[in-house]
Formats: sequence, C-alpha cells, structure tokens
Amino acid sequence: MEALFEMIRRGDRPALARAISLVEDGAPGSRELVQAAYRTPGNSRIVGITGAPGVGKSSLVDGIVNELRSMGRSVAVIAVDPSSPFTGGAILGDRVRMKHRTTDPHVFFRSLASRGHLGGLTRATGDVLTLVGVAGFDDVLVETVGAGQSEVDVMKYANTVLVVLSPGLGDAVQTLKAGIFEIGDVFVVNKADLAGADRTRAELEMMLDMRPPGGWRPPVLKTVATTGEGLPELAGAIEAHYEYLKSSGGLKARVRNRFLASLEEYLKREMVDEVLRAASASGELERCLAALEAGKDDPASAASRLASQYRAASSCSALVPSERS
Ligand SMILES: Nc1nc2c(ncn2[C@@H]2O[C@H](COP(=O)(O)OP(=O)(O)OP(=O)(O)O)[C@@H](O)[C@H]2O)c(=O)[nH]1
Ligand SMILES: [Mg+2]
Repeated sequence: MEALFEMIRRGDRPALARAISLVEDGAPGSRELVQAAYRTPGNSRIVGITGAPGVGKSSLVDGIVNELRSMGRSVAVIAVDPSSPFTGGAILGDRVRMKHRTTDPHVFFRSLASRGHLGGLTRATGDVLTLVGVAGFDDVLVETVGAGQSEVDVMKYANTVLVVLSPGLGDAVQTLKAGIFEIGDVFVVNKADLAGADRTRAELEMMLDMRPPGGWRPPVLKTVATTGEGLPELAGAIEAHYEYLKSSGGLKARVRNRFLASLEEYLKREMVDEVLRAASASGELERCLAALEAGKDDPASAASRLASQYRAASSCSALVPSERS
C-alpha cells in the first residue's frame, strides 16, 4: 500500500485507478490508503456538474476538459452514478463520452457506481476525491446523474457546483423541487441550439431574483456542448467563482463543509451499525421485525424506539466510570 501511495503521489494514473478500485470495493488495505491520502492534502479545485438525465452533462464535461487543457491545467473526471446499483455502472459506461481524451496523460477519467452497497457510494466518492487530490490534478470534475438526495450529497464535496438544464422540459421548476437549485453556483442552459433556451434562462434569472441579495450571484450561461459554443465563457465563470471563493473566505467554508459531509456519511454508518448491533444483541431487533411483519408497528416508531433504547443504554454505561470514581 505504501508503494502504491507513493506512485499515486507521483501522478501514476494506473496506480490511481487501482487505488480507486480498492476503495470502491472496501478491499483490505484501502483504509490505510485513504488515511494516508487525508494526511497529504492536495489542492485540486473540485467542480461538480449535476442536472437531470440527458441534459448534456457528459458532453459539457468533455468541453470543459478541452477548455481546461488549453489553459494547461490537468484534469481528473469522476462520474458518479447513484442510480445504478443493479447495473454496476454499465449504463454509465455508455453515457460517458470521453472519446479522444484517453491518450492525454494530463487527463484522468473514472466512473464510480454503487455496486449494490447503497449509501456507500457517497462515502467512497469523498475518499476517491481525496485520492485524486493526492495525485495532484489541478481540477477534478465530478459528474453525477440521477436526481435526489444522493446527488445533492455528492455536490457537497465540490467547491463550485454547475447545475445544468436544457430548454423546453419544464426543467427549471423540476430542479427547484429536487433541492438542487439552492446549491447551484453557476447555471448552464445547455442545448441552446434548441428552442426555448432563452425562456429557460429567463425563468432561472427570475428564480435567482427571488433569492436574498448579496454574496455571489450565480450567472446563467447558454452553451451548446456539441459545438463548444459558450464553453470558454463557462470556463471563465468557473474561474470567477473560484476567485470569489478565495477572496471572500468562502473557499475555507467549502472545504470545511466537504469534511463535514464526509464525517456525516461515516458517522451515519457507525451509528446505524452500532444501534443495530445493540438491538440485535438484546433481541429487540427481532421483536421489532416481528411486530412489523405482524402489522403491529411501523418503521419510524420502531426506529425511534431503538434509538432511545440505545441512548438509554449508552448513558448508563457512560455513568459506570464516574460511579466508580
Ligand atoms: N442539440 C444538442 N444536443 C446535445 C447538446 N449537448 C449534448 N447533446 C446531446 O444530448 C445527448 C445526451 O448528452 P450527454 O452528454 O450524454 O448528457 P448527460 O446529461 O451526461 O446524460 P446522462 O449522463 O445520461 O444523464 C447526447 O445525444 C448529446 O449528443 C447540445 O448542446 N445540443
Ligand atoms: Mg452523463
């Protein structure tokens, strides 16, 4: 693992790819690798790209990679697919379009899928981003598909979040519903070659007008990812937002948020495992399940009962040392 870590630090891409697989699988030694990574902080800029399926996120990523490469920056792309626990990312593989990029040594591409362990993907993503940072990429682009909480959770790891829409799908309203509107730092109306782009843009501007004034006003940009139209402006907006973060102290807050988000993911697992273990040992889990099967309980009530029993038990055991002293 030490040798592997050193190779990653030197920017060895096959080593990075291997390490990511180990982390994804929770393989023996992967924890040490991740521990070392967090202690060797990189300073990659992390840009999240999110939006409804098919709006053109991957095409945009491709275009942004081109722009960043022309600025001499190295780029890693992590495509996260929380919606494919059954395909193991096979569909994502089809979605991913990075045709001519594979030969460029300054571009790294990797997709992450749930592989059945639901909930674990968000944890793994935080760790993978840290590993990629160790490899010293200037930029890391994180694309996520699917809608809902997992998407928002993954975006907590980003410094700058691009929310992508396409015209004519009533998307502006949909996006607002999913809670994704709130996290957008830059809005992109892609497929601006299609009818309705200006209307979508106006809708977004109107929604932004309703936000309390002050701070960063997210720009709304039009792009045509397939032709590259608007891509230089988009790269400029990413840069401008990052500069804003640096000068306003917001960057520190984002990084802190990222650690908080990771911590939260791990704590959730720790606590859930622990409560379940205790409930299983006391036989309470069995009783809960039996009551649920018999139609005499509901999961929310059962969960709050298990949690309060756990709290009661742990406060008792916490009292033991002080009683002794
Ligand atoms: N007309 C037009 N088509 C576009 C544009 N950008 C992307 N497309 C097409 O839209 C389709 C979906 O593009 P993707 O880049 O795969 O979209 P995505 O958001 O990554 O899709 P998922 O990852 O499946 O959610 C492809 O057929 C693209 O060629 C654009 O600006 N204009
Ligand atoms: Mg895609």
